[in-house]
Amino acid sequence: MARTLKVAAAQLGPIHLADSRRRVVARLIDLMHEAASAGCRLVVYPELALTTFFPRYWYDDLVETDRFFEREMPGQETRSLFEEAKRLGVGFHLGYAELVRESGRTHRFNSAILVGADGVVIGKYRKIHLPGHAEHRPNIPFQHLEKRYFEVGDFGFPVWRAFGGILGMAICNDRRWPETYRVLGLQGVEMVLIGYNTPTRNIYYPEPPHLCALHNDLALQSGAYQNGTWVVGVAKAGAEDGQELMAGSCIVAPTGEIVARALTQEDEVIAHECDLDLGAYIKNSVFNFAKHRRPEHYRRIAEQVGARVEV
Ligand code: CDT
Repeated sequence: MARTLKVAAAQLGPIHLADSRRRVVARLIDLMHEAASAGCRLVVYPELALTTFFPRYWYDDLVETDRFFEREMPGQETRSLFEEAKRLGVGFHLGYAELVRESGRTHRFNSAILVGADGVVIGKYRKIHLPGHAEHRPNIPFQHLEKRYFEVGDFGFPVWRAFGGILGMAICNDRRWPETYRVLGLQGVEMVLIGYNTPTRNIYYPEPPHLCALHNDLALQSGAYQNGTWVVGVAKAGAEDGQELMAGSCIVAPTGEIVARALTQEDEVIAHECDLDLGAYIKNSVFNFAKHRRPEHYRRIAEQVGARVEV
């Protein structure tokens, strides 16, 4: 019998600093209704989907950022999303800033959860590849302070049996790293859920603007094909208090083809009925890992961080 999962990428338009959590959750619920009406069983929201992309702002004291973080999930302001998911019988993936107290210390992570159709959390992922810088740089148009506001995730890249398949999660900058997909691929992943907040302007190098979308597609499509997996990439898009984030949410098949694409920079649902067995022929042929991988020649990938020129 065919194993299919109809998934929705629920792109969000801008969230401004002044927008309340209550208003944002109402938008998420509206998108969930639209996805459920289209017959979707899983709704994928972006990275840091409850707030503006606050790493663009410098705060002297980390405590000033606490208002952007969730201490429990669901919490008071997000509970209605979980309840609505249960009522509608749809699961969801949600990115958010997570604050936890462990062994007397406060930890802050850029996290995502996978929630089942019963409204119960199935799994959590904490972002591993944190881009940007940690110090204040007054001479650039905006900051990218993920290295200041978050710790590196401590869960690795797990997968979960859920929604009839094998699912994994990654967050934004993780999607640019082939290691992300390959670690998931080595666990047989069939669908990777990825939310992102990507400024259209590269503050570190004056790149031509069209490369922003090209690099997004390249990363998602190659990750999908090289591991025979579906990839769902979901943007927070548009201008947040004047700072532009790229849109272009898409659903990529294990063949590397984009099968659905968002057309706006606003709240928008795109959907596709995904055949979870489609990647099997790729996993059994050109990317048959057991047959063709040569890990004895890949040691540098796990042991070395920066490039070393030794010739
Ligand atoms: N949120 C996030 O990870 N954004 C990065 C921007 C990279 S430039 C600092 C991304 O990879 O899209």
